Amino acid sequence: MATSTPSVATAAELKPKEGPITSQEFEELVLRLHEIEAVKFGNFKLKSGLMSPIYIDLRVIVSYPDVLRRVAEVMWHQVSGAAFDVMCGVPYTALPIATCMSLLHGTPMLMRRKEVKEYGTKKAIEGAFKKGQTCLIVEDLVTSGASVMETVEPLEVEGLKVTDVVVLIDREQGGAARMASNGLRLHSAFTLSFIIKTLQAHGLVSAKVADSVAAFIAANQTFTPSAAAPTPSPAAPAQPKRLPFEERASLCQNAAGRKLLELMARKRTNLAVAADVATVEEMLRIADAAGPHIAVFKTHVDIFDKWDDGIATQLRHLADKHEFLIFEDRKFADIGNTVVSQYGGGIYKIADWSDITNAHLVPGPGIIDGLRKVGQEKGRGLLLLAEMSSKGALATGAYTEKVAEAAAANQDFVMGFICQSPAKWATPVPPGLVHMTPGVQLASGSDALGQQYNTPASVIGQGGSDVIIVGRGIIKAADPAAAAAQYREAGWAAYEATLA
Ligand code: S5P
Repeated sequence: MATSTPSVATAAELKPKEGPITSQEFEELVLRLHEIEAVKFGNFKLKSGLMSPIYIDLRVIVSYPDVLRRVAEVMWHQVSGAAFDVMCGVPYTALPIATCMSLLHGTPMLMRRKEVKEYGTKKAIEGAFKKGQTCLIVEDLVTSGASVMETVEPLEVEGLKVTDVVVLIDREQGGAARMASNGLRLHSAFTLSFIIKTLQAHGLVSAKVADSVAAFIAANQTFTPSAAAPTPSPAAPAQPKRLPFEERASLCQNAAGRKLLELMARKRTNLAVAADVATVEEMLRIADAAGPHIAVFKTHVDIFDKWDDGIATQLRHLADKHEFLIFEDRKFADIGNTVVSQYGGGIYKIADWSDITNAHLVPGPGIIDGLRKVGQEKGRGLLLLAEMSSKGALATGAYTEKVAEAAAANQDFVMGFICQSPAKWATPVPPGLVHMTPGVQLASGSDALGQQYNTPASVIGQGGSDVIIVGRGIIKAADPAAAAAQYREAGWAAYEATLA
């Protein structure tokens, strides 16, 4: 809690601070950040759904010029030994900080567009620079380092070199290790521990709160160096690239997810077939023919010529006969209250017969709560769409990261993802979550309507996914059963190759 109403102190004359920053000045800045409520304690629900005992919001510093100026000075001080020609703030909170550093010290600044214009110059980076120049990244707060990397990439594409990143606060949740794994040095003015210690010493934070923040940091690490290291040293023993499905089953909190992981290990298949056919008869024929080879049978129930409870029962019988899970690819995308009815009711009554369904996170975490309300007691599982296979898909970058966070925070009902390249995600997700990837054929390519295909080896190998979802590669084949056998073999071989 702030001890008094935050005051707007006047910024001193705009000139660089002389000499080093003293430890007293560091402490004073921490106290001032607390006073203006840029750092708050309590019980905060983060966007990911995680409950956090601390909330840091540095956007507020633009209202306190004295704080902005001091922040810019301590951050400049951190990189006094680094060499750089230009600076670039990570949008948006760090932009005023970078501007202030630039004004105080006369180093030119660049700006990265968050949204690249579809018209005009289409530049991702604004400002004057030359290829080969070195750019310092300026960020307010680092947690996983994902947003820093989103700014580094377009700079490097433009031919700039990035070697150093400066942040005001390092939350100590793996950002520094992630930076290092990308060859970047992270300089931080404060660690979260330093902030807590300082506030505790001034009686502004109790020992209990300090302990809960320390526990939160320890429990929410975002980076596992061994899993994310780009190339293991040749002398080191080969690290398993992924845990076997049977081991991951015991780490999975959702009943349907556990069932799928166990089933894949037992049946030795990581193939899902997408039965996008027009008639129920054909759908049931494919389920029976491909059944012995698949782990998952995926439907779009609203494209069949008819539907009733009897058809659902016939499909469930085939699922039991061949041991596969049914996945109705409904892609829910509405508010919690509406999806309750869409999932549990209507003419399709999806939750009654489908083990798995999926949803977009566009409406926010309420959609998970709505679907959980219907599906949890029936033992169902939910896949979140983190990435899509179609050209120009908007589910990328920060959106994908948010989906990964939401899944990690709702593992009782969320069993995994529909995704493309989880190996490239900034933050590794818990091993109990399953990755399923559509857009798979034996040769890479595309269709006329934006679908893009990768091979089983690239999806499971380089992409890091667990399950291949194959539609037309199987259902349009002259012999769908033989095609399913072929995809099964390719998918499983790729999986086994990632275990060694
Ligand atoms: O990003 C996606 C997500 C899904 S679920 N891209 C997709 O293609 N899908 C589904 O996977 C799509 O609706 C279709 O049912 C299947 C791919 O079919 P194919 O014929 O292109 O292999």
